[in-house]
Amino acid sequence: MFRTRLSFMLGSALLPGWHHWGLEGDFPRTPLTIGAPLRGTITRIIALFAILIASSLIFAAPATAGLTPRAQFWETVGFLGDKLDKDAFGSEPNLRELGRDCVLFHCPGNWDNVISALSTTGGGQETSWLEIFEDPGFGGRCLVISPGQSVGDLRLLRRGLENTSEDWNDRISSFIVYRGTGSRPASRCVGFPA
Ligand SMILES: [Ca+2]
Repeated sequence: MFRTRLSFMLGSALLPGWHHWGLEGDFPRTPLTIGAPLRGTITRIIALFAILIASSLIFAAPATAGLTPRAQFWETVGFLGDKLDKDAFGSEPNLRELGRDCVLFHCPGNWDNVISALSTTGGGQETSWLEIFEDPGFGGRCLVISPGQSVGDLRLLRRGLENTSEDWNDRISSFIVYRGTGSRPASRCVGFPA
């Protein structure tokens, strides 16, 4: 009795209308009572898929966070080698403390005085303003770079270092990334391109 009742309850839960087959005894003759439980099952399957699709859309939502402004840096001229992305607003006050070539928890290198190319185009995200400094702690000579700039060879960038034989290659020791929209951030640095 218990087993029958349990199976009846389970059947009712899974297939609404299922119990009508036995109670009314018209299962073979009335196509509508055959269709009812099937329709219920199909409805549940469709509802399940709808929930799964809705869930995937919710979990996929962070992909639209790609609109965050960011600056990008490369270790080698020509946008090659190790790459570093930094979203706005963000900063690195001491690149010596930022690990590079990391494997698990070990970083044999760091980002101090190794950056040879940079971009403020956002690389698929929004553009950014960028301040670069030759010393840690946002110290020393510096440059504020406009949004949308791509500098593939920092050996050619001497803005802010004129009257010396120096360039910005392997010189950056700290930087600040600002949102690309709006006006130039308040900065003591000279601008690039102007
Ligand atoms: Ca430096």
